[in-house]
Amino acid sequence: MDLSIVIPTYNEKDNIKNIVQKVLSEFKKNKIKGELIIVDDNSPDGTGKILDNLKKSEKRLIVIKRKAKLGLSSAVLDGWKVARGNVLGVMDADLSHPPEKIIELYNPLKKGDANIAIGSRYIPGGKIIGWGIKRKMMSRVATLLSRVFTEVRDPMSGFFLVKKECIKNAGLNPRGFKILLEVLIKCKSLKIKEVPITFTNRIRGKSKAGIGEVLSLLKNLAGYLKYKKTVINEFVKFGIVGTTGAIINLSILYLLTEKLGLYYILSAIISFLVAMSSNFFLNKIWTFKEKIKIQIKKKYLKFGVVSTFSLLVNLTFLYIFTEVFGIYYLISQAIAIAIAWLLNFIGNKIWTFQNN
Ligand SMILES: Nc1nc2c(ncn2[C@@H]2O[C@H](COP(=O)(O)OP(=O)(O)O)[C@@H](O)[C@H]2O)c(=O)[nH]1
Ligand SMILES: [Mg+2]
Repeated sequence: MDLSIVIPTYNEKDNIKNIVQKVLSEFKKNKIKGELIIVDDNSPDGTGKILDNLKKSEKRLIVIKRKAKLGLSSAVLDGWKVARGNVLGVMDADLSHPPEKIIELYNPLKKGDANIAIGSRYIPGGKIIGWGIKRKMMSRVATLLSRVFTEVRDPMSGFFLVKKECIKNAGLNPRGFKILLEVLIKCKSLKIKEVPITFTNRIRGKSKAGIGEVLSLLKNLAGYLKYKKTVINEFVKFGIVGTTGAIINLSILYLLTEKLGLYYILSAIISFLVAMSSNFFLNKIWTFKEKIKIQIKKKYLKFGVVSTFSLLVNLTFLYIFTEVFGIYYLISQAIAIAIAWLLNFIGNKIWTFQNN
C-alpha cells in the first residue's frame, strides 16, 4: 500500500458518497495503490449507514466508527493508526478540497523532493471560493498567529500528505482541529512542499468549526511555545532591543531639545527615527540573526511600517481605555503598550524577518 487518505466525518450524509467516489477514482486514474479511511463519529444524520452500503462495493474503503463526536484531530490520528500506506493524508468530506490535486501532492513525496505536501490556499495560484468576509478574516488571523511558529504559508490547511516515518514518535496531540500545525511543529526534518489549491466552501451540510475550535486553537498555540524555544528567545531579545530604543529615544530627545535648542516636536521626530533605526539593526542581526546586508532597504521599510502601525495601535487603545472605559491614563497606556508591543513583535517576525 502506498497512500492512505483519512477523511473524518461528522454529519456528512449529503457529501459522503460523492467524496468517496471521487477519491477512489483519483487512485484508479493515477494508478496509486491507495486506501481511503473514513472515521465517522456516530453521525446522527446516518452517514454511517451510507458508508456501510458503499463498503460493500468498494474494497479500498475502510470505515472506522467511533462512539461519539470525539474531535477532528483525534479522528485523523485514529485513522492513521490503522493506515497501511507509507504516505498518510487528510482531507475534508465536504468537497472543499479538490480530489484531483491528490496526485500533485503525492508526486513530490514519491519522487523524494519533499516528505510533506500541503494543499495551500495562501500561495500564488491558491484561492478560497464561497467564504464570507468574517470567515476569511478569522482564517487570516489564525494563519498569521500560527506563522509565528512556522514559515508555511497555509499551516491551517486541512488537506495534506505526509510520509508516515515523519509522524512516528512525534507525540501528536489528539485535542484540536488543526492537525497540520501539530505536525509542522512537532515533526523533525520536514521537507515541505506547498501546492496551490482552490478551496471551495461546502455547498451541503454545516461547518463544524465554531468558537470551541477557536479556543482550542489558542490554547494549543500557547502550548507550542514550549516546542519553539527560539520564539521565546526572540521575544525576549525583541523586548531588550525595544528598551534600548526607548532609552535612545529619550536621550536624543533631551540632547536635541536642551543642548541644541531644537523645537521639541522636531527633536521627537528625529529621536523616533534614530531609535527605530537602531532597533531595526539590532533586531536584524541579534534577535532574528540575519546577515546585515540581506534586503536591507525593503526590510527597513517593512520595519518602519510595522513600527508606525504599532504606534497607531498603541494610541488607539490608549484612547479607548481612557475615554471609553474611564481607566486612569497611565494604566491604559501600560496595557496599550503591551498589546502594541505584542503586535509589533508578531508583525516583524512573520513579515519583516520572514524569508520565504
Ligand atoms: N470524525 C469527526 N469528524 C469531524 C469532527 N469535526 C469535524 N469533522 C469533519 O472534519 C472535516 C472538517 O470539518 P468542517 O466542518 O468541514 O470544518 P471547516 O472546513 O473548517 O468548516 C469534515 O469532513 C467534518 O465532517 C469530529 O469531531 N469528528
Ligand atoms: Mg470543510
